[in-house]
Amino acid sequence: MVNAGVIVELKAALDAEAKALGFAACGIAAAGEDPVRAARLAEWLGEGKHGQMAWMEERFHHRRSPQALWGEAKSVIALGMSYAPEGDPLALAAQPTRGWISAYAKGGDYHDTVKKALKALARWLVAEAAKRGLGEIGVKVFVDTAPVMEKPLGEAAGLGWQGKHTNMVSREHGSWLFLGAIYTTIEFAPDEAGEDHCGSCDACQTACPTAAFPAPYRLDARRCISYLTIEHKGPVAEEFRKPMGNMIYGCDLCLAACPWNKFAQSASAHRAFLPRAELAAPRLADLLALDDAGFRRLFSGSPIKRIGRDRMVRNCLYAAGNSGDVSLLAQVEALKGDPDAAVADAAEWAARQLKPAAIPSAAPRHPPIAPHPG
Ligand code: B12
Ligand code: SF4
Ligand code: SF4
Repeated sequence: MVNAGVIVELKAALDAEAKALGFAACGIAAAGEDPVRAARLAEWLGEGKHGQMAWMEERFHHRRSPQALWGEAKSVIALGMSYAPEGDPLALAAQPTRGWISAYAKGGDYHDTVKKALKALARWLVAEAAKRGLGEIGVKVFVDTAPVMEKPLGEAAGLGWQGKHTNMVSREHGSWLFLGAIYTTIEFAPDEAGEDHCGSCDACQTACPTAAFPAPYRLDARRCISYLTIEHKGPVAEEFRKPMGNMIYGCDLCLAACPWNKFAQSASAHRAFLPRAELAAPRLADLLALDDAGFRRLFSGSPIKRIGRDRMVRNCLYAAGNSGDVSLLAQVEALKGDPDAAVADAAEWAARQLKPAAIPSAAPRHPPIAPHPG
């Protein structure tokens, strides 16, 4: 028989250890089925809102609940690591000749940093449980890529709530938390779930340039610039190319609009996520010149490396088309012959956008003033 007091003490120690390892938030959720959550995921997939992300659908049977993935799991330790940006996350919007990379991807790859800290915390938990007489416990760690619903689990564990843009918002850390989870066989008492504090606010919805969530709490990934720049293969539909502006990897518009960000302290951010100088405001001209090797060099250690050179150059061509900078035209023209069909298509489009500015029209802008008859 396990002494309940031991589990309570272990939980308090776990929280302190999580903070020591760089997590800004830690809470506990139950690992059992939540039928509403599973039904909403099924509905979202059924409506095809995941677009080309077939992997979301393929592992639905595991994604629907922690115990569906691992039958022995009793509790979920939900964790948040802050990447609260120091300056204005929207500053790059005013510099159309620069590529705008979203705040979460300007520094080191969160998959690596969060995973390392999760593993350290899980090792600590195994050792601590043994020390406290709980015997051999089981743990599994997850960040992002596993079939785990990190946002609803974060909400269930009291880290915050899923805002109308569907991301998890924290009262202390705003929109800027990476999430991760440890499934464990220890039966901790769950924390109280996060309460929705969106109220009548619709700032995130108003900020979205592609109406990617026409109804609050329901995102259509196929319209989301984050999806279009990171996940979508092939040419992006024409209707989204202008709204993409100079966003070349991810999108922060709905996150940055959230009033709860005023409480987020950049001092809470993990140092690994500080922006790398070369990714803070990269010149489109430099990015358009990237070949495979150059791409790998520039984005080594960054989450961006997984999209590959072709998708990055495709995105930069849309940005070039939106830049109004005719000095990019020669590079854009050269990319019309790129072996990647989506790059070549994006170059054609970008050249069409830039050309009216480049070639002075033969016709005068205003009709000539008629000579005075008298
Ligand atoms: C797929 C995915 C994406 C997709 C789809 C996003 C989405 N909203 O689902 C795309 C590529 C678009 C994407 C974009 C981004 N992502 Co992403 N993504 C994921 C991933 C891998 C799975 C998310 C998922 O399960 N989606 C499925 C949908 C159905 O789930 P859901 O949004 O929770 O849906 C709920 C609501 O719709 C709600 N609901 C449905 N109907 C209704 C009706 C009512 C009335 C109500 C109240 C609720 C409701 O219930 C559903 C179930 O809970 C997670 C990692 C993970 N394993 O969880 C990261 C993750 C969600 N992404 C993350 C980030 C940072 C981003 C971006 C901010 C990156 C960027 N700057 O570009 C953007 C944000 C865009 C946005 N507004 O969501 C973080 C979010 C952290 C946080 N604090 O929430 C995660 C958790 C990664 C991580 N480990 O940190 N992402
Ligand atoms: S990330 Fe950008 S495009 Fe996607 S929902 Fe938010 S504001 Fe809209
Ligand atoms: S911007 Fe407003 S509606 Fe959107 S998540 Fe934040 S509080 Fe909620």
